[in-house]
Amino acid sequence: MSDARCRSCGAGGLETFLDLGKTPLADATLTAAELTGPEDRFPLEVAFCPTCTLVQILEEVPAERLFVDNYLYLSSFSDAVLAHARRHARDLVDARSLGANSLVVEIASNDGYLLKNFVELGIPVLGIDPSPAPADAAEAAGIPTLREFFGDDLAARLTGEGRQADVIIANNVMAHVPDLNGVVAGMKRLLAPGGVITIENPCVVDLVERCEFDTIYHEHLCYLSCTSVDTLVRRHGLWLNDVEYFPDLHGGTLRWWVGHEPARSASVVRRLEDERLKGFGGGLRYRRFAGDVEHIQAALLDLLRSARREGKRIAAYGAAAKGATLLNATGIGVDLVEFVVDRNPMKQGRFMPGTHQPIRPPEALVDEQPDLVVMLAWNFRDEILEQQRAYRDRGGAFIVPVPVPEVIT
Ligand code: JHZ
Ligand code: ZN
Repeated sequence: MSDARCRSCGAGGLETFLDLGKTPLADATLTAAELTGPEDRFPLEVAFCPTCTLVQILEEVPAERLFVDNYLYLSSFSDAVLAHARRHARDLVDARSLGANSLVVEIASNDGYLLKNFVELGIPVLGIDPSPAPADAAEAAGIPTLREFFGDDLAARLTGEGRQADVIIANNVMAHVPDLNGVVAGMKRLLAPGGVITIENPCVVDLVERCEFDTIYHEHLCYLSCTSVDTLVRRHGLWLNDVEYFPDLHGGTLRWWVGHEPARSASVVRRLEDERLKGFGGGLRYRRFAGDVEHIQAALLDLLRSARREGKRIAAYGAAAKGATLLNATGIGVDLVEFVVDRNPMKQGRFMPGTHQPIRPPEALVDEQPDLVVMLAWNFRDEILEQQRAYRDRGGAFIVPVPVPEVIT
């Protein structure tokens, strides 16, 4: 039992069920010069709130440090993410009849990967993102971007200027927010009458069932379910009206549709019931998951160590945040995995936090032809397997670490 208070409902009595040790910040890749300097590590413990069911980590690293210094994540590096975003934008435009007098606001708009679809159609947008590198990319692409964290104060300022949003989109950001209630209060204030909010986030049910423990890192303060989102938005006079499921996106993503008025769909009712029946309303299911995590880590280490004993060379694909958790929490250093490749040029030439593998361009796989490649960005498994045909045709194999380590030739 922890003495922390729940980030959503404020209750005490949080039950810690998983301890991933002290890990560095998952997006804090290092320059060569920084390798010899000190590197901060922070505890990574995960807890369940028996009052509102929200799963959350206990440590809170200041948001400026996570998202302003060193945040190099760009959403546009996945074709799958781009296609998904484009479909969502097009569907919203049609369903809500958006036009030149509408306003679409995206919280954590990153490099403009989503809003550019509205801009193309002449629909006014406002991006909000405090991270300098992605915001620069968005501005360069013609997406107006406020470089700030979103909260009720910013919402009050915008509404004070007479701006309200017909659509508010919050993709992969709710998990990052320390003041969940402030953000939802801001959404309520900013949303025009009759407007709609869509929130996307990986779902904790998939995290547990597919054992995606590596998606736990300090940027992700909360791990959402339908139940915990329902409780959260209701507290602010909003209604969870619909839910969609994207099993292949970021390891299993839900999109929640929220509005000022109640109009609950059968899929919301079904999902809430399903989460209850599967035990996600109690701590036991999470404690069982913690046991699964230990098994995966041990199996992966076995696989890598025996390959190394046979003289095999091992690399990894994707300098993803989740890759940093996998390597650090499992204890996979340069003795096991030599280097990591990634398509993002801003990450290339840098080093993985904590474990210090150099990050190289994907072409390094064909140049070096390591025997095995750990798929750290397993959420893009099919995309990457296809893209790395040449490496695989020459005898290279991938190891997909979760839900159980699997070798793919
Ligand atoms: P990727 C992200 O986590 C970011 P991460 C964030 N923390 C979040 O909340 C979750 O998603 C949901 C590269 N890549 O997206 C790009 C290739 O090199 O799984 C990325 O560096 N080649 C906001 O960081 C990394 O892999 C490719 O073909 O765990 C993937 O990172 C593709 C498709 C990607 O996210
Ligand atoms: Zn709670």
